[in-house]
Amino acid sequence: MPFATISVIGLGYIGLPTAAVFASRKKQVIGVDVNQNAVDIINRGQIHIVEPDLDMVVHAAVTEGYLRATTQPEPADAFLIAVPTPFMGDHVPDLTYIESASKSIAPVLKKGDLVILESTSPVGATEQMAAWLAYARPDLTFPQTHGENSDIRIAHCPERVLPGHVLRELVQNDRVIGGMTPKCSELAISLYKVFVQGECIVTNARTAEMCKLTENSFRDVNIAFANELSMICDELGINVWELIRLANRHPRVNILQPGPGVGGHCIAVDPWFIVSKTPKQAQLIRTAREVNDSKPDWVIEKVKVAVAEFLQANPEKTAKEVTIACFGLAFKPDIDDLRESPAAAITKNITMNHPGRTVAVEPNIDNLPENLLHRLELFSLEKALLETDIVVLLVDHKEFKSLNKKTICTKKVIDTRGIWT
Ligand code: SAJ
Repeated sequence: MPFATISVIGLGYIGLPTAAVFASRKKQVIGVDVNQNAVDIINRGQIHIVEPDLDMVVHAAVTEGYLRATTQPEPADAFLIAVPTPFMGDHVPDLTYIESASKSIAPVLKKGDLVILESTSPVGATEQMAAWLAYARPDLTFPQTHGENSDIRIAHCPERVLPGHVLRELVQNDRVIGGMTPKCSELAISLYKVFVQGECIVTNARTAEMCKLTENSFRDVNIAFANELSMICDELGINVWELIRLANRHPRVNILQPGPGVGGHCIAVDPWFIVSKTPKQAQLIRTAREVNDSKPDWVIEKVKVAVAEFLQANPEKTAKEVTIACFGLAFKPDIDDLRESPAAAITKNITMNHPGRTVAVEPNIDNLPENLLHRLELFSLEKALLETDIVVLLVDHKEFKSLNKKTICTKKVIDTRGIWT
Protein backbone atom coordinates (compact mmCIF):
# COMPACT_ATOMS: atom_id res chain seq x y z
CA MET A 1 0.00 0.00 0.00
CA PRO A 2 1.48 3.41 -0.90
CA PHE A 3 2.21 5.58 2.11
CA ALA A 4 1.59 2.97 4.79
CA THR A 5 3.17 5.37 7.30
CA ILE A 6 3.01 9.15 7.18
CA SER A 7 4.95 11.46 9.44
CA VAL A 8 3.89 15.02 10.20
CA ILE A 9 6.60 17.28 11.62
CA GLY A 10 5.16 20.12 13.70
CA LEU A 11 1.89 19.42 15.50
CA GLY A 12 0.45 22.93 15.59
CA TYR A 13 -2.58 24.55 13.98
CA ILE A 14 -1.87 22.93 10.61
CA GLY A 15 0.18 19.82 11.40
CA LEU A 16 -2.11 18.35 14.04
CA PRO A 17 -5.33 18.57 12.01
CA THR A 18 -3.47 17.21 8.96
CA ALA A 19 -2.08 14.30 10.98
CA ALA A 20 -5.52 13.59 12.45
CA VAL A 21 -7.23 13.64 9.06
CA PHE A 22 -4.71 11.19 7.58
CA ALA A 23 -5.23 8.98 10.65
CA SER A 24 -9.00 9.20 10.22
CA ARG A 25 -8.44 7.67 6.76
CA LYS A 26 -6.75 4.74 8.53
CA LYS A 27 -3.17 5.69 7.73
CA GLN A 28 -0.52 5.06 10.37
CA VAL A 29 0.55 8.55 11.35
CA ILE A 30 3.58 9.53 13.42
CA GLY A 31 3.32 13.09 14.65
CA VAL A 32 6.58 14.73 15.63
CA ASP A 33 6.95 17.84 17.74
CA VAL A 34 9.78 19.32 19.81
CA ASN A 35 7.27 20.24 22.52
CA GLN A 36 7.12 17.27 24.93
CA ASN A 37 4.02 18.69 26.60
CA ALA A 38 2.13 18.80 23.28
CA VAL A 39 3.29 15.26 22.51
CA ASP A 40 2.02 13.99 25.89
CA ILE A 41 -1.32 15.74 25.49
CA ILE A 42 -1.84 14.27 22.00
CA ASN A 43 -0.87 10.78 23.15
CA ARG A 44 -3.61 11.06 25.78
CA GLY A 45 -6.04 11.68 22.90
CA GLN A 46 -6.38 15.37 23.73
CA ILE A 47 -5.36 18.58 21.97
CA HIS A 48 -3.27 21.60 22.97
CA ILE A 49 -4.76 24.05 20.45
CA VAL A 50 -8.24 25.36 19.82
CA GLU A 51 -9.98 24.26 16.64
CA PRO A 52 -13.62 23.16 16.41
CA ASP A 53 -14.12 19.36 16.36
CA LEU A 54 -10.39 18.63 16.27
CA ASP A 55 -10.52 17.14 19.78
CA MET A 56 -12.93 14.42 18.62
CA VAL A 57 -10.91 13.53 15.53
CA VAL A 58 -7.63 13.37 17.48
CA HIS A 59 -9.22 11.37 20.28
CA ALA A 60 -10.58 8.79 17.83
CA ALA A 61 -7.27 8.63 15.89
CA VAL A 62 -5.23 8.03 19.04
CA THR A 63 -7.57 5.53 20.70
CA GLU A 64 -7.92 3.53 17.47
CA GLY A 65 -4.12 3.41 17.23
CA TYR A 66 -3.66 5.35 13.99
CA LEU A 67 -2.01 8.45 15.47
CA ARG A 68 0.96 8.54 17.80
CA ALA A 69 3.10 11.53 18.76
CA THR A 70 6.80 11.61 19.57
CA THR A 71 9.65 14.09 19.86
CA GLN A 72 12.04 11.97 17.75
CA PRO A 73 11.44 11.41 14.01
CA GLU A 74 11.01 7.79 12.91
CA PRO A 75 11.10 6.20 9.45
CA ALA A 76 8.00 6.80 7.32
CA ASP A 77 7.04 6.81 3.63
CA ALA A 78 6.07 10.47 3.52
CA PHE A 79 7.09 13.43 5.68
CA LEU A 80 5.04 16.61 5.87
CA ILE A 81 6.80 19.57 7.43
CA ALA A 82 4.37 22.02 9.02
CA VAL A 83 6.52 24.13 11.31
CA PRO A 84 6.30 27.91 11.88
CA THR A 85 8.03 30.37 9.55
CA PRO A 86 8.10 33.62 11.51
CA PHE A 87 10.18 36.64 10.58
CA MET A 88 13.12 38.19 12.35
CA GLY A 89 13.78 41.91 12.87
CA ASP A 90 13.49 43.88 9.62
CA HIS A 91 10.82 41.40 8.47
CA VAL A 92 13.34 38.90 7.12
CA PRO A 93 11.89 35.37 7.10
CA ASP A 94 13.30 33.00 9.69
CA LEU A 95 13.74 29.48 8.28
CA THR A 96 15.33 28.06 11.43
CA TYR A 97 12.38 25.76 12.16
CA ILE A 98 12.42 24.34 8.63
CA GLU A 99 16.16 23.85 8.91
CA SER A 100 15.97 21.95 12.17
CA ALA A 101 12.97 19.90 10.97
CA SER A 102 14.92 18.94 7.82
CA LYS A 103 17.99 18.02 9.83
CA SER A 104 15.90 15.97 12.25
CA ILE A 105 14.23 13.82 9.55
CA ALA A 106 17.34 13.43 7.38
CA PRO A 107 18.76 10.43 9.35
CA VAL A 108 15.54 8.39 8.93
CA LEU A 109 15.00 9.08 5.19
CA LYS A 110 15.17 6.11 2.82
CA LYS A 111 15.01 5.67 -0.95
CA GLY A 112 11.50 6.31 -2.30
CA ASP A 113 10.42 8.70 0.47
CA LEU A 114 8.45 11.85 -0.19
CA VAL A 115 9.18 15.09 1.72
CA ILE A 116 6.62 17.87 1.55
CA LEU A 117 7.08 21.38 2.87
CA GLU A 118 3.67 22.70 3.95
CA SER A 119 4.83 25.71 5.96
CA THR A 120 4.20 29.07 4.32
CA SER A 121 7.61 29.94 2.97
CA PRO A 122 9.52 32.57 1.02
CA VAL A 123 10.30 31.70 -2.59
CA GLY A 124 13.29 29.37 -2.68
CA ALA A 125 12.66 27.73 0.72
CA THR A 126 11.83 24.33 -0.77
CA GLU A 127 15.10 24.32 -2.70
CA GLN A 128 16.88 25.36 0.48
CA MET A 129 15.20 22.50 2.39
CA ALA A 130 16.27 20.07 -0.36
CA ALA A 131 19.83 21.36 -0.02
CA TRP A 132 19.83 20.80 3.77
CA LEU A 133 18.52 17.26 3.28
CA ALA A 134 21.08 16.47 0.57
CA TYR A 135 23.91 17.81 2.72
CA ALA A 136 22.84 15.59 5.62
CA ARG A 137 22.37 12.48 3.42
CA PRO A 138 25.13 12.29 0.77
CA ASP A 139 24.25 8.60 0.33
CA LEU A 140 20.83 9.48 -1.16
CA THR A 141 20.02 11.40 -4.35
CA PHE A 142 17.71 14.43 -4.52
CA PRO A 143 15.71 16.15 -7.28
CA GLN A 144 17.95 19.24 -7.46
CA THR A 145 20.80 17.05 -8.73
CA HIS A 146 19.16 13.88 -10.07
CA GLY A 147 15.82 15.19 -11.37
CA GLU A 148 13.31 12.44 -12.08
CA ASN A 149 15.80 9.73 -11.06
CA SER A 150 16.21 10.97 -7.49
CA ASP A 151 15.81 8.67 -4.47
CA ILE A 152 13.88 11.28 -2.56
CA ARG A 153 10.88 13.22 -3.95
CA ILE A 154 10.30 16.77 -2.74
CA ALA A 155 7.37 19.19 -3.11
CA HIS A 156 5.94 22.36 -1.66
CA CYS A 157 2.20 22.08 -0.98
CA PRO A 158 1.15 25.12 1.03
CA GLU A 159 -1.69 24.84 3.49
CA ARG A 160 -4.53 27.31 2.86
CA VAL A 161 -7.04 26.50 5.59
CA LEU A 162 -8.91 29.13 7.57
CA PRO A 163 -8.48 28.85 11.35
CA GLY A 164 -11.86 27.88 12.80
CA HIS A 165 -12.78 25.89 9.68
CA VAL A 166 -9.65 23.80 9.35
CA LEU A 167 -11.17 20.30 9.25
CA ARG A 168 -13.65 21.21 6.53
CA GLU A 169 -11.21 23.28 4.46
CA LEU A 170 -8.46 20.65 4.64
CA VAL A 171 -10.73 18.23 2.83
CA GLN A 172 -12.64 20.58 0.53
CA ASN A 173 -10.12 23.23 -0.58
CA ASP A 174 -8.22 22.87 -3.82
CA ARG A 175 -4.56 22.15 -3.26
CA VAL A 176 -1.57 23.64 -5.08
CA ILE A 177 1.07 20.96 -5.60
CA GLY A 178 4.53 22.32 -6.34
CA GLY A 179 6.82 19.38 -7.00
CA MET A 180 10.52 19.94 -7.67
CA THR A 181 9.92 17.66 -10.68
CA PRO A 182 6.72 16.31 -12.30
CA LYS A 183 7.25 12.92 -10.58
CA CYS A 184 7.52 14.68 -7.23
CA SER A 185 4.17 16.36 -7.91
CA GLU A 186 2.60 13.09 -8.97
CA LEU A 187 3.63 11.38 -5.76
CA ALA A 188 2.47 14.34 -3.66
CA ILE A 189 -0.95 14.24 -5.35
CA SER A 190 -1.34 10.56 -4.55
CA LEU A 191 -0.62 11.40 -0.91
CA TYR A 192 -3.12 14.28 -0.68
CA LYS A 193 -5.77 12.30 -2.52
CA VAL A 194 -5.99 10.17 0.65
CA PHE A 195 -8.31 12.87 2.03
CA VAL A 196 -8.46 15.93 -0.27
CA GLN A 197 -11.74 16.19 -2.17
CA GLY A 198 -10.80 19.48 -3.83
CA GLU A 199 -8.73 19.60 -6.98
CA CYS A 200 -4.94 19.08 -6.76
CA ILE A 201 -3.35 21.49 -9.24
CA VAL A 202 0.24 20.94 -10.31
CA THR A 203 2.89 23.62 -10.60
CA ASN A 204 6.54 23.95 -9.61
CA ALA A 205 7.80 24.55 -6.07
CA ARG A 206 8.65 28.24 -6.53
CA THR A 207 5.24 29.07 -8.02
CA ALA A 208 3.53 27.15 -5.21
CA GLU A 209 5.50 29.17 -2.64
CA MET A 210 4.61 32.44 -4.34
CA CYS A 211 0.98 31.37 -4.78
CA LYS A 212 0.45 31.03 -1.04
CA LEU A 213 2.11 34.40 -0.39
CA THR A 214 0.05 35.98 -3.15
CA GLU A 215 -3.25 34.77 -1.66
CA ASN A 216 -2.52 36.29 1.73
CA SER A 217 -1.02 39.46 0.24
CA PHE A 218 -4.10 39.92 -1.93
CA ARG A 219 -6.25 39.80 1.20
CA ASP A 220 -3.91 42.16 3.04
CA VAL A 221 -3.92 44.71 0.21
CA ASN A 222 -7.72 44.55 0.00
CA ILE A 223 -8.09 45.06 3.77
CA ALA A 224 -5.55 47.91 3.62
CA PHE A 225 -7.71 49.55 0.96
CA ALA A 226 -10.72 49.20 3.29
CA ASN A 227 -8.71 50.55 6.24
CA GLU A 228 -7.48 53.52 4.22
CA LEU A 229 -11.05 54.22 3.10
CA SER A 230 -12.17 54.15 6.74
CA MET A 231 -9.66 56.87 7.63
CA ILE A 232 -10.60 58.95 4.56
CA CYS A 233 -14.30 58.57 5.33
CA ASP A 234 -13.74 59.58 8.93
CA GLU A 235 -12.25 62.87 7.68
CA LEU A 236 -15.10 63.39 5.26
CA GLY A 237 -17.97 62.46 7.59
CA ILE A 238 -19.03 59.41 5.59
CA ASN A 239 -20.05 56.02 7.02
CA VAL A 240 -17.42 53.72 5.51
CA TRP A 241 -19.44 50.55 6.02
CA GLU A 242 -22.39 51.98 4.13
CA LEU A 243 -19.99 53.18 1.45
CA ILE A 244 -18.41 49.73 1.03
CA ARG A 245 -21.82 48.05 1.00
CA LEU A 246 -22.89 50.36 -1.80
CA ALA A 247 -19.64 50.02 -3.80
CA ASN A 248 -19.81 46.22 -3.47
CA ARG A 249 -23.18 46.31 -5.27
CA HIS A 250 -21.09 46.84 -8.41
CA PRO A 251 -20.68 43.43 -10.05
CA ARG A 252 -16.89 43.73 -10.27
CA VAL A 253 -16.12 45.36 -6.90
CA ASN A 254 -15.50 43.36 -3.72
CA ILE A 255 -13.93 45.40 -0.94
CA LEU A 256 -13.24 43.70 2.40
CA GLN A 257 -14.03 45.23 5.78
CA PRO A 258 -12.04 47.81 7.72
CA GLY A 259 -11.13 47.03 11.31
CA PRO A 260 -8.66 47.95 14.05
CA GLY A 261 -5.76 46.38 12.11
CA VAL A 262 -4.81 43.02 10.69
CA GLY A 263 -3.79 40.24 13.03
CA GLY A 264 -3.06 36.54 13.07
CA HIS A 265 -0.02 34.61 12.02
CA CYS A 266 -0.50 34.70 8.26
CA ILE A 267 -1.96 37.78 6.58
CA ALA A 268 0.17 40.18 8.63
CA VAL A 269 3.33 38.12 8.10
CA ASP A 270 3.37 36.51 4.66
CA PRO A 271 3.40 39.70 2.54
CA TRP A 272 6.76 40.56 4.16
CA PHE A 273 8.18 37.36 2.62
CA ILE A 274 7.57 38.92 -0.79
CA VAL A 275 8.80 42.36 0.27
CA SER A 276 12.03 41.04 1.76
CA LYS A 277 12.89 39.12 -1.46
CA THR A 278 11.96 41.89 -3.89
CA PRO A 279 11.94 45.18 -1.95
CA LYS A 280 12.19 47.39 -5.03
CA GLN A 281 9.27 45.83 -6.84
CA ALA A 282 6.92 45.13 -3.91
CA GLN A 283 5.84 48.74 -3.31
CA LEU A 284 2.10 48.23 -3.04
CA ILE A 285 2.43 45.12 -0.88
CA ARG A 286 4.74 46.94 1.54
CA THR A 287 2.48 50.00 1.71
CA ALA A 288 -0.54 47.80 2.43
CA ARG A 289 1.34 46.25 5.34
CA GLU A 290 2.22 49.71 6.63
CA VAL A 291 -1.39 50.95 6.32
CA ASN A 292 -2.72 47.93 8.21
CA ASP A 293 0.01 48.12 10.83
CA SER A 294 -0.74 51.79 11.44
CA LYS A 295 -4.44 51.25 12.05
CA PRO A 296 -4.16 50.36 15.78
CA ASP A 297 -2.46 53.75 16.45
CA TRP A 298 -5.26 55.51 14.63
CA VAL A 299 -7.81 53.72 16.86
CA ILE A 300 -5.83 54.65 19.98
CA GLU A 301 -5.96 58.31 18.92
CA LYS A 302 -9.74 58.00 18.47
CA VAL A 303 -10.02 56.66 22.01
CA LYS A 304 -8.08 59.66 23.36
CA VAL A 305 -10.43 62.02 21.53
CA ALA A 306 -13.44 60.10 22.89
CA VAL A 307 -12.15 60.46 26.46
CA ALA A 308 -11.64 64.21 25.95
CA GLU A 309 -15.15 64.57 24.53
CA PHE A 310 -16.61 62.53 27.36
CA LEU A 311 -14.91 64.78 29.92
CA GLN A 312 -16.19 67.86 28.14
CA ALA A 313 -19.73 66.50 28.31
CA ASN A 314 -19.26 65.40 31.95
CA PRO A 315 -17.21 68.23 33.53
CA GLU A 316 -17.79 66.85 37.06
CA LYS A 317 -15.59 63.84 36.17
CA THR A 318 -11.82 63.51 35.87
CA ALA A 319 -10.03 61.16 33.46
CA LYS A 320 -9.30 58.88 36.42
CA GLU A 321 -13.04 58.36 36.86
CA VAL A 322 -13.65 57.36 33.25
CA THR A 323 -13.98 53.61 32.64
CA ILE A 324 -13.18 52.27 29.18
CA ALA A 325 -14.40 48.84 28.05
CA CYS A 326 -12.60 47.11 25.18
CA PHE A 327 -14.95 44.65 23.50
CA GLY A 328 -12.95 41.76 22.06
CA LEU A 329 -9.30 40.76 22.38
CA ALA A 330 -8.99 37.97 19.81
CA PHE A 331 -7.41 38.53 16.40
CA LYS A 332 -10.68 37.80 14.63
CA PRO A 333 -14.30 36.99 15.48
CA ASP A 334 -15.47 33.95 17.44
CA ILE A 335 -12.10 32.46 18.26
CA ASP A 336 -10.03 32.50 21.47
CA ASP A 337 -6.66 33.19 19.83
CA LEU A 338 -5.24 36.44 21.27
CA ARG A 339 -1.80 36.12 19.71
CA GLU A 340 -0.81 38.77 17.13
CA SER A 341 -4.09 40.52 17.81
CA PRO A 342 -4.49 44.25 17.10
CA ALA A 343 -7.43 44.23 19.55
CA ALA A 344 -5.18 42.95 22.33
CA ALA A 345 -2.44 45.45 21.42
CA ILE A 346 -4.89 48.38 21.44
CA THR A 347 -6.35 47.25 24.76
CA LYS A 348 -2.90 46.96 26.27
CA ASN A 349 -1.98 50.45 25.09
CA ILE A 350 -5.18 51.93 26.56
CA THR A 351 -4.56 50.09 29.82
CA MET A 352 -1.05 51.50 30.08
CA ASN A 353 -1.96 55.09 29.19
CA HIS A 354 -5.49 55.74 30.39
CA PRO A 355 -5.38 56.96 34.01
CA GLY A 356 -8.82 55.47 34.79
CA ARG A 357 -10.07 51.93 34.74
CA THR A 358 -9.82 49.75 31.61
CA VAL A 359 -11.79 46.55 31.33
CA ALA A 360 -11.97 43.91 28.62
CA VAL A 361 -14.91 41.81 27.49
CA GLU A 362 -13.81 38.65 25.69
CA PRO A 363 -16.50 35.95 25.71
CA ASN A 364 -14.09 33.34 24.33
CA ILE A 365 -11.69 33.25 27.27
CA ASP A 366 -12.00 32.64 31.03
CA ASN A 367 -8.78 34.31 32.15
CA LEU A 368 -6.60 37.11 30.84
CA PRO A 369 -3.19 36.10 29.54
CA GLU A 370 -0.16 37.09 31.59
CA ASN A 371 0.89 39.94 29.26
CA LEU A 372 -2.47 41.68 29.67
CA LEU A 373 -2.96 41.18 33.38
CA HIS A 374 -1.42 44.47 34.47
CA ARG A 375 -4.23 46.92 35.35
CA LEU A 376 -6.74 45.23 33.03
CA GLU A 377 -9.86 43.48 34.30
CA LEU A 378 -11.93 40.86 32.46
CA PHE A 379 -15.64 41.71 32.69
CA SER A 380 -18.77 39.93 31.57
CA LEU A 381 -20.70 41.71 28.86
CA GLU A 382 -23.50 42.58 31.31
CA LYS A 383 -21.14 44.04 33.91
CA ALA A 384 -19.29 46.06 31.27
CA LEU A 385 -22.54 47.53 30.00
CA LEU A 386 -23.48 48.57 33.53
CA GLU A 387 -20.18 49.94 34.75
CA THR A 388 -18.37 51.61 31.86
CA ASP A 389 -18.49 55.00 30.15
CA ILE A 390 -16.73 54.40 26.83
CA VAL A 391 -17.00 51.24 24.73
CA VAL A 392 -14.32 50.43 22.16
CA LEU A 393 -15.62 47.67 19.91
CA LEU A 394 -12.59 45.82 18.55
CA VAL A 395 -13.78 42.37 17.46
CA ASP A 396 -17.10 41.51 15.83
CA HIS A 397 -17.84 38.48 18.03
CA LYS A 398 -21.36 37.10 17.67
CA GLU A 399 -22.21 38.11 21.27
CA PHE A 400 -21.55 41.77 20.39
CA LYS A 401 -23.33 41.64 17.06
CA SER A 402 -26.51 40.34 18.66
CA LEU A 403 -26.49 43.02 21.34
CA ASN A 404 -29.59 45.20 21.43
CA LYS A 405 -28.40 48.58 20.14
CA LYS A 406 -30.50 50.33 22.82
CA THR A 407 -28.23 48.90 25.51
CA ILE A 408 -25.21 50.75 24.19
CA CYS A 409 -26.79 53.99 23.01
CA THR A 410 -26.13 55.55 26.42
CA LYS A 411 -22.38 54.94 26.02
CA LYS A 412 -19.78 56.75 24.05
CA VAL A 413 -18.91 54.16 21.40
CA ILE A 414 -15.94 53.67 19.09
CA ASP A 415 -17.02 50.93 16.72
CA THR A 416 -13.98 49.79 14.72
CA ARG A 417 -15.93 47.00 13.00
CA GLY A 418 -19.08 48.87 12.04
CA ILE A 419 -21.45 46.40 13.67
CA TRP A 420 -23.46 48.97 15.62
CA THR A 421 -23.00 51.87 13.26
N1 SAJ B 1 -9.73 41.11 8.57
C1 SAJ B 1 -10.19 42.42 8.39
N2 SAJ B 1 -11.14 42.63 7.44
C2 SAJ B 1 -11.66 41.63 6.68
C3 SAJ B 1 -11.17 40.30 6.85
C4 SAJ B 1 -10.20 40.08 7.80
O1 SAJ B 1 -9.75 43.35 9.07
O2 SAJ B 1 -12.52 41.92 5.85
C5 SAJ B 1 -8.69 40.84 9.58
C6 SAJ B 1 -9.16 39.89 10.68
O3 SAJ B 1 -9.87 40.57 11.66
C7 SAJ B 1 -7.83 39.35 11.19
C8 SAJ B 1 -6.97 39.33 9.92
O4 SAJ B 1 -7.62 40.14 8.98
O5 SAJ B 1 -7.26 40.22 12.14
C9 SAJ B 1 -6.73 37.95 9.34
O6 SAJ B 1 -7.92 37.19 9.36
P1 SAJ B 1 -8.44 36.35 8.10
O7 SAJ B 1 -9.73 35.74 8.47
O8 SAJ B 1 -8.44 37.21 6.90
O9 SAJ B 1 -7.29 35.29 7.83
P2 SAJ B 1 -6.48 34.20 8.72
O10 SAJ B 1 -5.18 34.81 9.08
O11 SAJ B 1 -7.29 33.61 9.79
O12 SAJ B 1 -6.29 33.06 7.59
C10 SAJ B 1 -5.67 33.39 6.36
C11 SAJ B 1 -6.52 32.79 5.20
N3 SAJ B 1 -6.06 33.35 3.93
C12 SAJ B 1 -6.92 33.86 3.02
O13 SAJ B 1 -8.10 33.93 3.21
C13 SAJ B 1 -6.33 34.32 1.73
C14 SAJ B 1 -6.39 31.27 5.21
O14 SAJ B 1 -7.05 30.71 4.08
C15 SAJ B 1 -4.93 30.86 5.19
O15 SAJ B 1 -4.76 29.44 5.20
C16 SAJ B 1 -4.27 31.42 6.43
O16 SAJ B 1 -4.36 32.86 6.35
C17 SAJ B 1 -2.83 30.96 6.49
O17 SAJ B 1 -2.55 30.00 7.22
O18 SAJ B 1 -1.99 31.49 5.73
